[in-house]
Amino acid sequence: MTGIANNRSIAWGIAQQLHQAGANLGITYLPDDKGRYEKKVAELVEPLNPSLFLPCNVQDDSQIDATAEAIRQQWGHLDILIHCLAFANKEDLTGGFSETSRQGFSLALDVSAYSLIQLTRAVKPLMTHGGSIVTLTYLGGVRVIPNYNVMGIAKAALEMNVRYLASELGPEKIRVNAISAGPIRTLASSAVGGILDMIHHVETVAPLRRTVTQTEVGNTAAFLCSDLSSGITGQILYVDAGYEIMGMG
Ligand code: 0WE
Repeated sequence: MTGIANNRSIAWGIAQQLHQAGANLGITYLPDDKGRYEKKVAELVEPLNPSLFLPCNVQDDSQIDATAEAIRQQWGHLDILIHCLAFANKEDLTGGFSETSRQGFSLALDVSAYSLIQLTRAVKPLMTHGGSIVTLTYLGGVRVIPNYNVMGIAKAALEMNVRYLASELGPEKIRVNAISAGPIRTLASSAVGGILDMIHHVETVAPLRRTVTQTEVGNTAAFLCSDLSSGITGQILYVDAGYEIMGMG
């Protein structure tokens, strides 16, 4: 499980539902100088009794390899990889898309899209009985959402990664899918101006007239990681209260 930052994280919703479904969890966190995430995330996840708790900054190949090596030593194999990571510079999530810097583009695609390839490569040898890989995406990778900007390009790349990885790993019985979640108030989205207006828009337009919860995304992830979804791979599954089907907002 990657991507738990706090109790609002979609990854936290997924971790809870996988735990409830009986999964033995390994959790990674983003290490930083002050150890802020390490302490916070460790306290949060304690009730789920993770048997692995590891630092993993996905911009560092050696940390990805160390994570896979720790899994190999502790468990010998892996069934599930949950990828819930994205980052773009704040200045690239507002204003003119044509002003996106080369560095900002590279950073967003590295953290948000390339990391799925690199994590998959590292854990593939551990998925000896097949496996399920699930990542999180957003409609802004398919349609223009104001200010999503470079993250939209990163999500488009991520969604295509899902298809190429699913094609390559299918013969190994490893399935790769994405959940396209509607907007939810999290640490990442709250840092974005206008998220409350977007949520209000979804509440008036989406067929279910509401947004989705972390638990609903978590339940969908549990489905995609279980044999209930054994025939599904390479797909983008919308968990968005139906918003994606609408043509008039
Ligand atoms: O994928 C996301 C959030 C991704 C994200 C958010 C931040 C905020 C803080 C990536 N990098 C950063 N970097 C920061 O410094 N979402 C789907 C949530 C989201 O983000 C938006 C949205 C929505 C929805 C940005 C603009 C417009 C809508």
